Amino acid sequence: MKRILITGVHGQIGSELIEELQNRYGMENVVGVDIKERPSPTSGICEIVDVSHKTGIQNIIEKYNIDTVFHLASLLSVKGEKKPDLAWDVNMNGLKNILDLARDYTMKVFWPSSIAVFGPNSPKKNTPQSTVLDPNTMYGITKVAGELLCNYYFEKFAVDVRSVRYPGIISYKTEPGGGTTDYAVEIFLEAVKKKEYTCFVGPETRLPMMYMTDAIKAALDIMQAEVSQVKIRTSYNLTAVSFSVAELVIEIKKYIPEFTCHYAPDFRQNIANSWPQVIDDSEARQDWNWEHRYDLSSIVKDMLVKLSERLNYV
Ligand code: AKB
Repeated sequence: MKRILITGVHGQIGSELIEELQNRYGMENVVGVDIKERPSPTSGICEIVDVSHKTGIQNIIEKYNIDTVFHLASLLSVKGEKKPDLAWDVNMNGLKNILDLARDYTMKVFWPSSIAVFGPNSPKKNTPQSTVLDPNTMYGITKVAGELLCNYYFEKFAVDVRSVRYPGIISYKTEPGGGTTDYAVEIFLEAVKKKEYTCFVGPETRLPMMYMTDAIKAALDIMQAEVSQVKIRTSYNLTAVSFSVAELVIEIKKYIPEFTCHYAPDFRQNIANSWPQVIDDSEARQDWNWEHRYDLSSIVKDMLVKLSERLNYV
């Protein structure tokens, strides 16, 4: 990697990935773009660009001589249901623009897919790499189509595009926006601030999850793997832990005994119910030695310490 572009840089993953890449490759070699203004903590080169406008992205690639792209700009599952046309435009046309430019400028690409590719008829336990993909959200549909598009550009134009199906991602620096798994971050914020949280999915809801440190590690691991190790060019199943909301509450109460969680499931419950509870990521583990570091207890401990520091509750 020489000059790296991150799209969606001010989002949950982008805002942390940029710091890691700046540390490894130097501030001047990492360029972030987003449709939003830069929030104050992000430093380095950032520009405002809409990924669905190809010329805007092309100008950045030429200006900074980019050879690697982490294409993170996307609408997530809940926002995608509220704005399906925009989700299609940003998620599909944004990805196609990046893949076209990767072909024309010989760039390597990381693009995240999601457990949202699975749907009501996909197996819920130990969901295999290859199985029924019948998502019923616009977000999930763009991820399935996006995976096929990545594979097509790899086969047809030799674009070196690599992808993982992220589970819900838990982090304390930048809040997620517009996803179904957002409850697994909100619960920590409310536990620290109010000792109380009303969860929009029920206590038995179990989904695959991952700490941000591991999510960043996965992106860098797959990008650094030898070409021969990356055998799947749609997207790899990827996971760290699976837990129910009730199990998460028990773990949080070990540190905040007075914490109470109420439940008021809404339309997001149906989305969560359509996704796997536990997925099988053995191919990522075999092919490019994927290993997660954080389990439920280490995630909860670190989240509560870091959030309390960030919110000045210590
Ligand atoms: C969402 O909930 O929409 C995302 C995802 C699982 O891709 N966090």
